Amino acid sequence: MNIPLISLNRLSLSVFVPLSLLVTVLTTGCSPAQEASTVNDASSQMTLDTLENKADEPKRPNIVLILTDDQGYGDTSGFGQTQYETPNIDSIAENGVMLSHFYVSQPICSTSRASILTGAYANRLGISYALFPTALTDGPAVGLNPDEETLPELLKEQGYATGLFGKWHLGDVSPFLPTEHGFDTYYGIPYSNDMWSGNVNKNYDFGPLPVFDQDQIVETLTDDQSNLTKNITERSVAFIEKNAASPFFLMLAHPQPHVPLFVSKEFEGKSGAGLYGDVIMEIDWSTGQLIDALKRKGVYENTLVIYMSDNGPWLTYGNHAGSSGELRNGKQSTFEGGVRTPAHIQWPAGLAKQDIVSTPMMTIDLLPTLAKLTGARLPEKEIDGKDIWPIISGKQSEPAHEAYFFYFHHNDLSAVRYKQWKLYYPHRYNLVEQIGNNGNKGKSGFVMLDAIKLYDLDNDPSETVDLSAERPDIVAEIEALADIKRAELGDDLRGIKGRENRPMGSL
Ligand SMILES: [Ca+2]
Repeated sequence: MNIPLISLNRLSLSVFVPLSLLVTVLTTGCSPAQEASTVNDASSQMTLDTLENKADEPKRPNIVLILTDDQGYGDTSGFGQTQYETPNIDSIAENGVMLSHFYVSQPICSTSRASILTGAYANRLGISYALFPTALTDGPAVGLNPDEETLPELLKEQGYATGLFGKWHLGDVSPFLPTEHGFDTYYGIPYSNDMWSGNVNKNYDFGPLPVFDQDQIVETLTDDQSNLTKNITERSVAFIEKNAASPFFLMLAHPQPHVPLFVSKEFEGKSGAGLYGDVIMEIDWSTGQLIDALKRKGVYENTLVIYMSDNGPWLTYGNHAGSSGELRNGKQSTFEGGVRTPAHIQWPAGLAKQDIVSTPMMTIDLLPTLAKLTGARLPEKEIDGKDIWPIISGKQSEPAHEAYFFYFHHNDLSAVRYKQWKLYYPHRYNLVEQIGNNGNKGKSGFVMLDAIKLYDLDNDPSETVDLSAERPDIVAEIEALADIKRAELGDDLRGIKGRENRPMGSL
């Protein structure tokens, strides 16, 4: 039986799931989605059928992807946060689906974003770590290879207007810029907001933070980023208003809540929960602005909205970092807190409300899924993702993949998600030694996990009890799947070269 992996004391299920439904989930293992389609009366069923039939039509939804930076799994009300409220973000799940086991491919910015935009594991594309400003590197400029095909490029072929507002982080010079990777419109910063002269914790000689308008730097930020969230939000709203008549793909990639934290004047102290809470409340406001614009322009019903983070919280920053909730660890770790993101999705015209879907899925699956919904083709080169719409829409509870693979560093296969299990190979991961305070970084370092560990996420979501000795059968099943992936994509931990890895873009 494939039991949904719901963490009961973690999520505010009452917001989304009637208690009777929850009891059914616990006792039968049926997903809320399945139950939602069976417990309803005939008229509700008809509505659901109508929605599903409509979804089968080639209706080409607009797509709005809201991506935050370093926001933790526990950093929205719906995912359990109680220190501040996120009504606009929560509304996406309330009008659609909460995806409670949605993974990013890697626990750091550049690699995570590479997978979102290409449907491939980042190491397949040669992308590793977080890219640094070209001006600070000795070698040639690097970025997402222009030979790779991106989601916006494929959507453009289908007549979509494409816009990115906010952070890019896949190459800061031509030919790696967003406008050269499929975005008609780009306004934002080329890499992380801490790669700037105002960084109080800097170990590098960062310059002022450049702000791009298309392929030109139009401003540099030296000591203040407080208007950035409002600025990219207003530009996103303008993009919706301008392109409402044509299908559009809008990606609002918030530089926040990555440190250094900044909010506009209106949100200072608003949460009562410190600056981090204020930042999330401004992002929640921003989300509401986009939803309002969709409604104002009459495209709310046929716009698919996704809200998620690029990786877990940077726990070294203490009160300027978010929360993984009960998940273990955060950014720069493939433990659950580093790679599971609070994911919300809605599409009123094409996706019936379904409470929680807890089947594992990953950012690599976004491109094939959105391609299917929009009639776009897949990239010519091999990718890793699969269409997960049958799962999101409640028609299938089995995962689209037998396993998901978590690479980190250059090309280390450090973890595998398989059924309710997560297995870790001995590898280096980031561990906080002393948390920071008020923007000052604490101490952390990479430490070695010295042996294979196996956790049962159904019964141990915080990953505390190693069952590798008790379940050698599961370890062996995962090892067989890992060997297949190692042959494809390699594994530095075993000294294995992959046959399918492609090079990062390089000048
Ligand atoms: Ca990040």
